[in-house]
Amino acid sequence: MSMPFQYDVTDHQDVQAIKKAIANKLMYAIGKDPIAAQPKDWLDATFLTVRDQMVERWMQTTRAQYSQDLKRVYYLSMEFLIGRALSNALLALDMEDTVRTALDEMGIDYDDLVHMEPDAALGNGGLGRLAACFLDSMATLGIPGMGYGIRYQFGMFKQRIIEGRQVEVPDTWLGSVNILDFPRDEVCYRVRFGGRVDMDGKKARWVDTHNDVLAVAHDVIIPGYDTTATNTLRLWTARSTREINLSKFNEGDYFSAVAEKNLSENVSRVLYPDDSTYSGKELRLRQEYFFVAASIQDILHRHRMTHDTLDNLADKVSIHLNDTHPVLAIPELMRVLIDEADCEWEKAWAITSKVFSYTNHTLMSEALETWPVDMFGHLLPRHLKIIFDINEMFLKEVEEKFPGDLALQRSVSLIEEHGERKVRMAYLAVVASHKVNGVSALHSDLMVESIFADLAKVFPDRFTNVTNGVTPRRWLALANPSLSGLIDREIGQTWRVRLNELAELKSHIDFPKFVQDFREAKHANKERLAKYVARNLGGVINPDALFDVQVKRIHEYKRQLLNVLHVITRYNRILRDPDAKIQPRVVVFAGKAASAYRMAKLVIQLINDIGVKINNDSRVGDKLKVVFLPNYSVSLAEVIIPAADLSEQISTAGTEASGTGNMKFALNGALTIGTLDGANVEMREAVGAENIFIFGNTTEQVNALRSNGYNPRAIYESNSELREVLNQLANGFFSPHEPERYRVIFDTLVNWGDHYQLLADYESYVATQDKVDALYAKPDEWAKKAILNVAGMGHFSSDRTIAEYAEKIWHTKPVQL
Ligand code: 26Q
Repeated sequence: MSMPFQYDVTDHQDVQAIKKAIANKLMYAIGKDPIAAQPKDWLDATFLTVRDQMVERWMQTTRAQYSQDLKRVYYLSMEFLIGRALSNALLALDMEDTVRTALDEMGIDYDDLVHMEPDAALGNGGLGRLAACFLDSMATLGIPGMGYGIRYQFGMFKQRIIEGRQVEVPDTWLGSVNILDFPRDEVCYRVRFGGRVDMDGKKARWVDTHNDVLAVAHDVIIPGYDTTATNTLRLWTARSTREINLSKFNEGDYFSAVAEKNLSENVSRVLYPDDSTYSGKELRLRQEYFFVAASIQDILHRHRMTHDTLDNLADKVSIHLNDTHPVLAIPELMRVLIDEADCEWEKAWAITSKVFSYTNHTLMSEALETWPVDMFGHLLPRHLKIIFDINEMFLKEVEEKFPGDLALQRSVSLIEEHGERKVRMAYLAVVASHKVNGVSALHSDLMVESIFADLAKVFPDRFTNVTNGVTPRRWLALANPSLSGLIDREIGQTWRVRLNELAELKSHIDFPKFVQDFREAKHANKERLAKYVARNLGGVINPDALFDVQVKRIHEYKRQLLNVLHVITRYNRILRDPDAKIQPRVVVFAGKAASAYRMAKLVIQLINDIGVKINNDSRVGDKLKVVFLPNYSVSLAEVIIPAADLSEQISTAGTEASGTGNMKFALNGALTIGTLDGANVEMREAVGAENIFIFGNTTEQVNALRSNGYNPRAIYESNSELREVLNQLANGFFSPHEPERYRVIFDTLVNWGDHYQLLADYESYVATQDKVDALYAKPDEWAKKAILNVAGMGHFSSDRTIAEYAEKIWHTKPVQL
């Protein structure tokens, strides 16, 4: 295609040209004399220079997507945990060396600069990070995919640890503008709330809405790796509809006018924390509708630019729901089709149910979203009516398939009827989607056996599995230059886009030089982490010790407490026999607890309390150290994960949908100690059972215990090592100034049923940790198994995951460039 305008792009690998471009940005865009520029100014100037490089590819991609009229995928997610963008962009564009040299010649240290960038932390954990890995893979594969989400003013809170306790601090990331994003003031839609439904004959109209708000777009560029293909993440920010009225204020109205403006803009103010128990907060429902309503308008607007009908919408558009959080997109699309585009119900339903697909990320019933019918009806009366109509149609279908089965109808109804009536969002997602997937083989099986068992009777072909994956660009190439460089020398560089090539490393375990180099790469990463610990916590950790790492959200089902029970057991063993030879260990924890989750916060405090006790006990010395690293984040993960020897994936079997940290660790050469839960099951198949430490009860055994009567107290009484540990918690051994502090933990485990069955797995866990020690004593054997873990991770690239979604669910093809 010929361009009507002349434009000028700097050669991206010409050091002198890049220097000049950065200097120009500093002068003309930032307005700073290089002599006076602060580090932040240099970062911004570099950002702008790199952004220029992406814009051309971006426009080329956009043009090609339109001209090829490809089917588009819209990934709707309340969370995108992107982390830092600059180093990732430089990797994608193969500009790291050029920019490093350019900056160096101007007296600026590249690494210092890159590390100044704050994380975009618009997510809680796994689900949000998965969305970010998917964006990276969609762009890299050339899939015409676009993310839609919310541009929270405050993302995930920052975690401080004060006197051992978590303190939440607001994350003001927008204070330092992220220059990769383009504000699009002109891309702006009205989102309505409240009001009532006016029936005009058969036609429904949603009227008298109030507290309407505008959704304004911000576009984040998502570069693909080593490709022209470049996608967009569009994030919505709320703007008051009252902006204009404000200029007309009179004295008396001013304060209330400003207050109202602030109130309506609250909808994009802050990310809700996931404590995995569902609490129906109205502002959350507002957020969900806000971003979904804007996204649907935008999607339809884009479709209409090149099509004069909505009849072919399902051939050109796939909308994917990242969990139930964006499920309101379903009744919203129905509403627009019926009320605004004058579609018949049947046709609107035919289109809608072909457009949507849905991924489930949890089986725990307390975490499933349900909204009280009353609250829902006040905020979204028209949508509630549509959901009732969908339900009526659906229950008729059930009656036809299973005549007279009223119990089945009650069980699959979109409305939960006992107690306060509630809308079941996950059921709505299943009924309106053409495909529903879980995120690991085990999880997808359990999904149709448990929460969706009855729905699976009605829609047996709807359910499928797509196992999660992670992007090897960020999680190996960027995070672990030592190991990446070594792998490049062994098998070349193309593993970054064909991760299966890592399998070639299997045969290399017979080369002693390679095994040695591998060990040295790991050691270098451990030194890097030790430096981080020294600088940020002041403690000294020994890089020759075994680094045993559990980093993830703090939640009871993930069982950080089981890890703690083992740590205390080790401590007691050291004290009991100070002269025994024992493998030195550093046990590393990091993770945030939802601010209202008492037990999770208490676990953080316990980890810090045992750290104080153990780390300062001269009888222990180097044999055992416990470290809690504050403020776990994508950037911190990039430092911690490459340094791990042992990856803790110890959730109660049947509770962790997939896990993705487990994959990142193995990819970076850690061995896993884990239960047969989530993706651990498939990882065992991929790396070989002899190269992973599996322990504990299986899902079947967990369920059998739960239904046949589980007696944790009997375990407490029969295992003396365990009893000692639990008594120490009960009697204030680790909290002498507040002896009762951890009594509730003792009670939860011993007296109140131990819901996550820690005591049931304790013995097996500790015995397996002993095997870990034994293997670590043979460093070459350990290293070979670690290499086989790296070599086995090919399957767990998010490129493979996205290719499966594209083929099985979205039916979309890559753009040709
Ligand atoms: C819901 C309603 C109100 C407030 C918050 C929430 C909320 C927010 C975030 C509920 C859940 C989440 C996040 C869930 C999550 O991260 N799940 C993880 O998803 C990963 C990707 O599939 C899996 O690997 C993990 O196993 C799963 O726990």
